[in-house]
Amino acid sequence: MSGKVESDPTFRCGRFTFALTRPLVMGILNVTPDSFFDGGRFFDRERALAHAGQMRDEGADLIDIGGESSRPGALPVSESEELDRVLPLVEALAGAGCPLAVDTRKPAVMRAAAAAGAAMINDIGALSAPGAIEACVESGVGVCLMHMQREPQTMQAAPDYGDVVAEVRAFLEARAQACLAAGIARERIAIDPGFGFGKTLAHNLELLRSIGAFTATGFPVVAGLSRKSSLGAITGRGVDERMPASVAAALAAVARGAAIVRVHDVRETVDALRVWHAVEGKVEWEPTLLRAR
Ligand code: 7PJ
Repeated sequence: MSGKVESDPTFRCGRFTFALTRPLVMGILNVTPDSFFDGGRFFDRERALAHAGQMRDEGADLIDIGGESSRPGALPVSESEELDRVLPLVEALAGAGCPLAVDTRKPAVMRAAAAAGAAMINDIGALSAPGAIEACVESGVGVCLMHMQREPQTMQAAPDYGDVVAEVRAFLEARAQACLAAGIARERIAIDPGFGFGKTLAHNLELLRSIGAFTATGFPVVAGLSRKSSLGAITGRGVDERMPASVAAALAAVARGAAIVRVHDVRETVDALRVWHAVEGKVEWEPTLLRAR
């Protein structure tokens, strides 16, 4: 499709293969009543579909659909409720030309999402639920393994590490090994330090400065800082005013080697990354999809 060669690092998810010759932008679509930034905004299905189309047109490489809020203190959602929120969107968007990730911790949701055409499973629990890895093995989905200390209800109470970078990295490497052992190919695995998930501002900054320690594992690194409270702590801005801070954070992550940034503000992030990419003298921005079977 693009003339790029297979020896470039690639990320495989479902029927899509991305050349990692430039950063990928994953647009966030939360279909929850209570997510911290867009909760309630796209709970309505028509609005969710319109927002997905807009993010695709703005240059999103992936759209990450989430039906369970993981904001600090959020309550769990039932399997049937999560399926009701997420599956109709996957079904409606799977043929719309933009690979879909589904943000879930539940094996049943993973299976249903993959069957409906989702290309990637993004799990803030790093596929730790019984049966989660198995749910991802056969379908060919890409997986994002994220680190979290404790659970959403309790994670921000007192985050505590000896060496945050070493501990998060060891955890992610162990989870990646479990995936490899179960039959998920190396090219299908991405890792994510989980900014804000059981981390203080100081932890988040140390992880961000140390993205090189994560890229050194050989797995593509996903960074999700968009609109998070650490950016509010730095700037003094409320969640609705954190777009510039989020763009700066995405750029900082990419400049240190992140392969995928998970963002609310697709257009602004793509513009910033395109400028960075041009300054670096890298090959053209488009296209990054090597092939879709
Ligand atoms: C992340 C996520 C993140 C990955 C959320 C929010 C909070 N998945 N899901 N990484 N954050 N992989 O929407 O900002 O940082 S939920």
